[in-house]
Amino acid sequence: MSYVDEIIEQVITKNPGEPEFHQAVREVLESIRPVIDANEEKFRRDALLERLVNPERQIKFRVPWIDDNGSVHVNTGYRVQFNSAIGPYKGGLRLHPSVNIGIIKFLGFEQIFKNSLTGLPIGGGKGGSDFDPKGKSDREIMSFCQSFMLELSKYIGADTDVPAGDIGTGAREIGYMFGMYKRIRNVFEGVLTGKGLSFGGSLARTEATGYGLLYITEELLKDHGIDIKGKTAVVSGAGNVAIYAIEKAHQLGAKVLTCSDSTGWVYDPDGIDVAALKQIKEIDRARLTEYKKYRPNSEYHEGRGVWQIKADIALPCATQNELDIEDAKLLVANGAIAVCEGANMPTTEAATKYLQENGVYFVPGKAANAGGVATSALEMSQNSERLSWSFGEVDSKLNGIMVNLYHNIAKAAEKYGYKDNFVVGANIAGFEKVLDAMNAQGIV
Ligand code: NDP
Ligand code: 2IT
Repeated sequence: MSYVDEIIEQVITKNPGEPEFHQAVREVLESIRPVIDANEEKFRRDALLERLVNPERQIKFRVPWIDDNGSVHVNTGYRVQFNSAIGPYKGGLRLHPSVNIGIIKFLGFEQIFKNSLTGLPIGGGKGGSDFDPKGKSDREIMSFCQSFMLELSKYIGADTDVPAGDIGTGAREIGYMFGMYKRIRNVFEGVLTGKGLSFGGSLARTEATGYGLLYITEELLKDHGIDIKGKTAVVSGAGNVAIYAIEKAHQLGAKVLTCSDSTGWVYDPDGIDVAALKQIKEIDRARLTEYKKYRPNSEYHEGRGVWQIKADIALPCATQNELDIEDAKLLVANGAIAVCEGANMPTTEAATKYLQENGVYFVPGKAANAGGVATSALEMSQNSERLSWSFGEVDSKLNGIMVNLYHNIAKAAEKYGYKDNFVVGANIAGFEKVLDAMNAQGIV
């Protein structure tokens, strides 16, 4: 059996009940097969792949917190410090009831290659909790965040591990966590990114993932002689990534027809009203049922369904495995040109294969949504030099990073004979730098 197949089998056997982690590992290892096969004997002797798929450290802890009625609740907290070959662990904290160790490992594993692709010195990590922020008061959120940080603070630091936001973790949560870290450790340092602008946050970090997604989509289309201006797009999600993806798509002259949340979706033939969306989701923390009040011409539907709307571009920006084979068939039948992933692994393996086989340009999340973590790394740089850069400066750096990233993955794909296969390109280009750093640092 080949070394790659052996390790895929080992990951499945040794990590039972973690299908998302198996999926992420399978996709990466299948892609880097040409690189591994060419050096199989050396890599096997060095147990290179075993070291790649086993996190350097996994932390799991109890998070007790008190609700507004005085009752105590207990959640589970996680931080997976996956790979520090190229820099301190870096990656978000997900707060969602679906969180378990397998989800955090899949996200942490993806983060290794994503962070490498940014070209910046950041390793891969991820964390979170099965805490559900929905319907909680500010005081309850603070109680949870403080308890979570009381434990997490033992394992992180500006030069060790720098968490940030993800699903359910935004500016409010990062603020409460930062305050608690500072109180416990008595240091004011860039230990978290996505901070408020008054205490070390970076301009454009809020917008970065969505904006970056559109910068890479624009470059992909341009590289294939297509202008993004005048194109239609379907977006899923209505959170941080989705909102700023829609905003930038409109700035670039495309029209976004849909968005969704965990209970339903909106179709707005006139283009999603971003100001209304921000009011509903960022300020009121309400459901998308409210959208119709702002736009009487729009439709609201319960359940899922954005991929059935005909559009040129699809941007899944909600969660993992939200775009399946049936959705992929609808997109192809409707003539979609490109699918670029704003979320982490939102497209199933079968759907990805179907899209690629039917000529749809497909850019995986570890490349397409890398603008968020890249801008987090820019926030770390600003914190280190105790300076703040202007919005324009950060945004133009972000644009440069995404344009470069696109050409790097396109080149890597072509070099190995997989032109326009951006999954292979992203995995190989991301892996090569990590491989080089791991080899140079010996068996650690
Ligand atoms: P948010 O919490 O801001 O928004 C998530 C959105 O997706 C919400 O609209 C939410 O619905 C919806 N959603 C979440 N989980 C589910 C689910 N299980 N089923 C259906 N809908 C769901 O998160 P982000 O926008 O930050 O993250 C979205 C995706 O992008 C995630 O995959 C994340 O890992 C990824 N990502 C985020 C980055 C960042 O900088 N924030 C960077 C790179 C990737 P509702 O409104 O009802 O809660
Ligand atoms: O998935 C991701 O890249 C993020 N949630 C952002 C991580 C970060 O450290 O900014």
